[in-house]
Amino acid sequence: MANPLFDALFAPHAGRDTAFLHLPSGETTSHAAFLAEAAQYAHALTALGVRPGDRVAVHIEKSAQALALYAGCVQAGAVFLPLNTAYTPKELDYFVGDSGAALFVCDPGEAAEMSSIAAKHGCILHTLAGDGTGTLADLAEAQATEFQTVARDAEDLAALLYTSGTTGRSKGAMLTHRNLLSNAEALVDTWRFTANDVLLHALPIFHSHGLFVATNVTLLAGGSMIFLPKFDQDAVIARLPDATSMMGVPTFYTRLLDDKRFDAALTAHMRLFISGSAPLLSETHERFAARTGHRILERYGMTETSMNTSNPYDGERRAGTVGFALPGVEVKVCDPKTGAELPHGEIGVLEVRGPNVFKGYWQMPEKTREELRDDGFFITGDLSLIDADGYVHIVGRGKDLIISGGYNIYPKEIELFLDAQDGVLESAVIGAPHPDFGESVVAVLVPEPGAKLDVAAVEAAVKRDLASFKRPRRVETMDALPRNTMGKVQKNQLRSRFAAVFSG
Ligand code: MLC
Ligand code: AMP
Repeated sequence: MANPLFDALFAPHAGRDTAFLHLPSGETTSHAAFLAEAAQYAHALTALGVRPGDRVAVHIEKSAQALALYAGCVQAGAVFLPLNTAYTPKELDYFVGDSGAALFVCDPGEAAEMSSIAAKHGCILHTLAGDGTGTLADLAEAQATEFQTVARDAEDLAALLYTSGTTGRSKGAMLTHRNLLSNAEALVDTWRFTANDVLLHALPIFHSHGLFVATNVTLLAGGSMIFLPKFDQDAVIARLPDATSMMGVPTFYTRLLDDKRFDAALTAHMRLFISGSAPLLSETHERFAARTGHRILERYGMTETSMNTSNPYDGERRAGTVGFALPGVEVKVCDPKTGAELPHGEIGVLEVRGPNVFKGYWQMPEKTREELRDDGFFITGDLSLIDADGYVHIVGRGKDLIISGGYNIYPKEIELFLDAQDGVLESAVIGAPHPDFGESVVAVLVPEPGAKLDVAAVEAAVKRDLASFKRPRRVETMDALPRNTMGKVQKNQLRSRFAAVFSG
């Protein structure tokens, strides 16, 4: 019986004694050992009553076991639902409830707090820590190391990834076996990954970049990963000599460039540096090339589509562009009002179609219809143009989105939260250039007439209820927000006014 993702990514590794994960402890997990552990997790899930198609929500630290749980979910036919470790209980309550998860796996340290969320939504709670211990690990350890893979169709869901939206309510992007497998195949091919690759993996594994791009590509190619818990400058520099390739968000590369130890000698043996999730400034691209002799390969993607375009492996990696459509993927630039395709050189909204494009938003048919056309094109909301040589440029965003260190933040979500605080009449949230994160969050608060606004109390509420990366790093107050004659808040005015708050 077939299970497209498991058969291609995981099953071929059974019995392979080759290295898969190089861990910070100095230990190495072989492909065979990883497969055996995945099977144990698949058994554990089944023993807990998780059925094919059920969602398994995880709010856990990055570890080899967390990855084995992902593999176990795929093998057992469940839908993997990873959640940002920065999410607060209030945020998690929404994700667990909305997804109708059958099982919620959290860190042992937060189990007490999470038990009420699990109870409220009628799901089972288990734990898994960053060191690989926990109640789920105990259960898995007692299981057999082989598991009869559950059959799945290419159109069945393999993962549900939440992405916030312009309305402030997060939407679950439904990703099928076909979506994830086709993208891994296109990327292995485009980026020439092989079993000899050792990928330096310092990304989180709760997002598309670290989980599907980095991990699935390495699994499909049969290579290994230096699996770091997070981006730690010293650890990355220490481990680079053992790697052949690295993937990161632009902040990784600007931080490395700020470090004198990062030079041509340290990177001489490297095959490939890849960047994505946020725009890589041309200046960073050129500084990187001047320092190391490597031209970063920039690509472009989204949670809903995985990767869409990439600069070429051979040929010019053009700074400030995201290259060409991947094999099997179509891209076109369209008029935002009419949807008509625009000629090369004109700016419009990028639309993409291909086997990588998701199935829709979880239980949100209307939202799905707004963004996914009947003919299969997905409206990305990214403003772009295609130049005379066919390179795609992302020139801005039609959507009101801030990208901070590779994490997406939708202002609406923060504005709705701020507006509900005592003493706040209304608010506007914008992004301002930030030297480390690319962009960071600025909140402008308008106090209620006659009220004394307690900004510190508002900040404390934000800290309690919103993930730390969404926290406004600057809070300003104004008597009124600038509006146009239609009454719409003029965010451009706010953006220019606060453009230098983090840099000047
Ligand atoms: C951490 N913090 C952030 C932040 N990351 N704040 C804003 N933006 C971020 N990205 C907060 C911390 O919680 C902490 O808050 C404070 O900043 C200091 O943390 P730090 O030590 O400087 O952060 P660090 O741990 O070094 O993390 C920075 C980072 C990390 C850039 C290494 O954010 C990261 O790994 N980003 C990768 C994101 C990613 O994988 N995106 C892919 C999405 S998929 P406090 O309050 O405690 O001080 C996608 C599709 C695609 O977009 O195309 O790939
Ligand atoms: P996410 O919803 O987290 O998947 O983020 C996807 C968004 O990140 C895209 O819609 C783009 O706005 C942005 N993005 C990803 N890669 C790039 C890139 N290379 N250049 C510019 N923006 C990017």
